[in-house]
Amino acid sequence: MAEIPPVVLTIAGFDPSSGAGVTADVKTIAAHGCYGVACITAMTVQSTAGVRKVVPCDAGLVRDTLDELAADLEIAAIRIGMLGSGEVVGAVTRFLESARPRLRNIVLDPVLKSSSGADLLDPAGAKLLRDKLMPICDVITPNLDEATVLTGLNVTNEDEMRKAAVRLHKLGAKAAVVTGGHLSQAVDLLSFTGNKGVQQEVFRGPKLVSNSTHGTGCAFATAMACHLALGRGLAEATLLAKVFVSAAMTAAYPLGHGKGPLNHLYRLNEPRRANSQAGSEAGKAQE
Ligand code: PXL
Repeated sequence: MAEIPPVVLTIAGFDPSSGAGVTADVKTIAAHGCYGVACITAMTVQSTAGVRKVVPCDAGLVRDTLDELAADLEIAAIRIGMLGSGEVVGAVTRFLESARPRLRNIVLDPVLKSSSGADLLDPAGAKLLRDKLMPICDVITPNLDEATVLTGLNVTNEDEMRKAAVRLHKLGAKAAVVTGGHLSQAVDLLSFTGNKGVQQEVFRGPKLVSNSTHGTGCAFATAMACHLALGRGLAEATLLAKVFVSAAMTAAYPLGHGKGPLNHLYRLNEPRRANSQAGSEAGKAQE
């Protein structure tokens, strides 16, 4: 019988173009050899060309979905993305509080706006996310704009990313990855608190110029959740998530009229590598 893969839960909105949100996340989760389950927090009308409409889901429906999944499955990691309303932020927070002893590897992607600039959470919801939800998650992955809103600090360069991460720790975040993919050199900063105080590590990469950038934040946070589910530590998960997003962007095809999706499943098109071990065993069996 096949081995059971780690189950990774995404709590996010529905993007009908599958560049962001739960359908994109399930592709990222599959690409990492994990099993994806999803709780939809909001319906959106959007395409590569932009977000036209956002309708948050009923908070009771979100809570029932999460309770149902958690009662049935051993969840190895969670990625929280777009929440859509303060009520849904509250429902997810209360779910995590009640199920917390059995849940681990909770990655909070504090989605406030879409990559095309549409509001995906109102200011009251953002405050609740920062004050109540962030402290009970294991790692938060804000981009520069989200870090600015959450900390009230300007976050436009590496030094300011370091200061913003320290402020996030003061606000209760155990660990943060501030993603700076839009800087002239793409820099991600991992910051965490331990017995040596605040420790920070910078991951640098070439800036990729691409029109396929819809949902990069979703892919990064979900890939991190998968690597944590697979037992990797924070630094390795950050590095590997960055590599995944770069590879999926590089392998993307031009789809739609606006910012296209990543090619989350790029490995399906890679030529299969010969498995020399299996090959020699098969050879022996034939002798
Ligand atoms: O890229 C952010 C985003 C846009 N749209 C939907 C999402 C998310 C992130 O979770 O769920 C529907």
